[in-house]
Amino acid sequence: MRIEVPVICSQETFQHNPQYEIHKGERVPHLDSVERVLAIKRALKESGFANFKNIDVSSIDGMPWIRQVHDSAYLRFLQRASRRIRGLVPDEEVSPGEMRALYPQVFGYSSSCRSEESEAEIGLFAFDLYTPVMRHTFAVAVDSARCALAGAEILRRGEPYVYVLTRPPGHHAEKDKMGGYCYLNNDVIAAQYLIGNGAKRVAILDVDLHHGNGVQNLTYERGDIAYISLHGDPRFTFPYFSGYEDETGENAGQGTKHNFPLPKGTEEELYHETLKKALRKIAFYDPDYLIVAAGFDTHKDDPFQTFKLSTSYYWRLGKEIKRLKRRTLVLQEGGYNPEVLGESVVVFLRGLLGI
Ligand code: SP5
Ligand code: ZN
Repeated sequence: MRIEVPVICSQETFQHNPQYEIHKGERVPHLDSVERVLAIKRALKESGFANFKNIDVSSIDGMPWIRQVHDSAYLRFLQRASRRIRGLVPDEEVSPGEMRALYPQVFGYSSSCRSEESEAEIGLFAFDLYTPVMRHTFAVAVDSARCALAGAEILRRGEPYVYVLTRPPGHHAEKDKMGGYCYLNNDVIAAQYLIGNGAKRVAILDVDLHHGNGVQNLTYERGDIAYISLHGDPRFTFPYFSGYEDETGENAGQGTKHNFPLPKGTEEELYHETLKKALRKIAFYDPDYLIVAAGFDTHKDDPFQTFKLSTSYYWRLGKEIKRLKRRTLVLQEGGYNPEVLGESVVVFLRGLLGI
């Protein structure tokens, strides 16, 4: 069967290949692997997603939208740090195993940094040790955001559903900080684009295992972007500092943010009941567009081992979202077991399309 939903991804993502992250003081393999992308692409192709396109998004001028969301000093830092790392070793002499990567070591304890060393400055612009800056980080993060913009534009022109393989992901990225494998907030950038082109209200539904602190903080005082998230309770799940039930927005944003923290070991029935409550909030908000921050790290076989959803559950998830009857932009977030990730994405999209 041919499935005609537009699917967008970019070859540039393969240039982003972080080797390790620092977890509990140890160097461990980085979870955001390129195998994730290969697994998703393979599953989509095998399942007949005919509109699968590696589109060249390099001609999209994403920077005006990115600048509306992120701090200019942060963007300058990302660009400069990526360029400097590239300068350390010629491209051809860097093998994947010895990829040069910059991690924070001193977290900014003052509001500005007078040292121009990248090793110092990154302390102002990172909130964890999971999110290295490498030679191609800035370029690839911009490309991922451009893919999200391309998806938003296709939606705006009337397509009901678009899937975008955004990588690096976006929902943890703050106005001026990278973290949680995210550098630029693809979700808010896409929402900003839709609003800049006439939408009155955009809702972002986040079903990644982790709370999207970046989306929430970037939109906390805005009423034109709602944020509704189901996630592992931040009392024991990354990113720890946000995602609690009493965070509901401020000023114009008051009442447009809804957090549904769930316990460790959450199974399908509890998840689904909670999902229905979350979707009622969205229906009430009545958005012009829906953006789904689609993470699959809620899978029972994901390395995070927090929720217990099976691959087939993602069909129900998609089907329930479909009932909202909104034009929907699906942006890829987490999901770290390549063995189950591809099929999970396909099953979710089938549910969303009702096939
Ligand atoms: C987009 C997204 O899903 N970001 C998640 C970032 C969470 N990183 C924090 C924890 C990393 C722990 N890594 C090793 C242990 C896995 N069992
Ligand atoms: Zn996640």
